[in-house]
Amino acid sequence: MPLTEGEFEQYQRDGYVVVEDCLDGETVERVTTRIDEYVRNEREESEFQRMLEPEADPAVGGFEDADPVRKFEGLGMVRADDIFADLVEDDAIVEIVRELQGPNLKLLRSAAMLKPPCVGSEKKCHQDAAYYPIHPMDHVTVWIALDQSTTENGCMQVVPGAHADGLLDHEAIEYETDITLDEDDYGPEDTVALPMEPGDVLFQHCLLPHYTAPNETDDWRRAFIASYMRSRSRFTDENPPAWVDSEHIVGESFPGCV
Ligand SMILES: O=C(O)CCC(=O)C(=O)O
Repeated sequence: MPLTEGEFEQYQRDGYVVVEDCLDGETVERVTTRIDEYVRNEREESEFQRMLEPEADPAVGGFEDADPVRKFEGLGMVRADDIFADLVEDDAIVEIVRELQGPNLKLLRSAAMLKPPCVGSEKKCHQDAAYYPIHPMDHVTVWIALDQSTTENGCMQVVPGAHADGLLDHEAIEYETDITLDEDDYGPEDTVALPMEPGDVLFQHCLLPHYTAPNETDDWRRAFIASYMRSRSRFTDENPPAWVDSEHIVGESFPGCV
């Protein structure tokens, strides 16, 4: 089994597990280099979108040859880019998700999540499931550290075990693609920071509340997210949101499913 018994149990109990050294240095380097090419505009993202840090002025603060990109995301992320496509099909990751989700998997999200030096902003506390009207509500978010992530540059922070609380109410911050839990739902005392090294991978239940702080350092904090669901998943909303991807990863596909 790709996870140890202890790791498997931790995922069930706490709603997450970090697998250290899950990806090798070459893979990390390939993905990081490719992200940098987009950030420095040496490569154009044809089928996905970029979002810049709202507070950042590209003309100030050392962004002469790079844009202060907060994220790259979109349905074309893995269709348009061979490096990202290989990453979401990486055996080490897919085998762990199969252990958690069963043999038939689809990808529902892929994104490069960046925190540029000094201006990288926080991502407020939320559950990923709130973005995706999908049954069963148990998809796995895989968060891949490409740089060392620390409490100073905005590593992942989670509320262990709170996936068992089910789906909580969220409110939109400025637009529907950025939502947050009520400030009172969980406090700092409920949260555990997960510093990670490049190549470490976090497997997170989609109901687990999580948060990342602003980047207060002079270096980038780069990560890649790939989320996987069972191929038998179904939309629970007649009008599913446009941002749900549905890319076959492994195993069988089923008619009428997402
Ligand atoms: O990488 C980050 O800073 C946070 C990403 C995240 O939580 C999300 O996109 O759901």
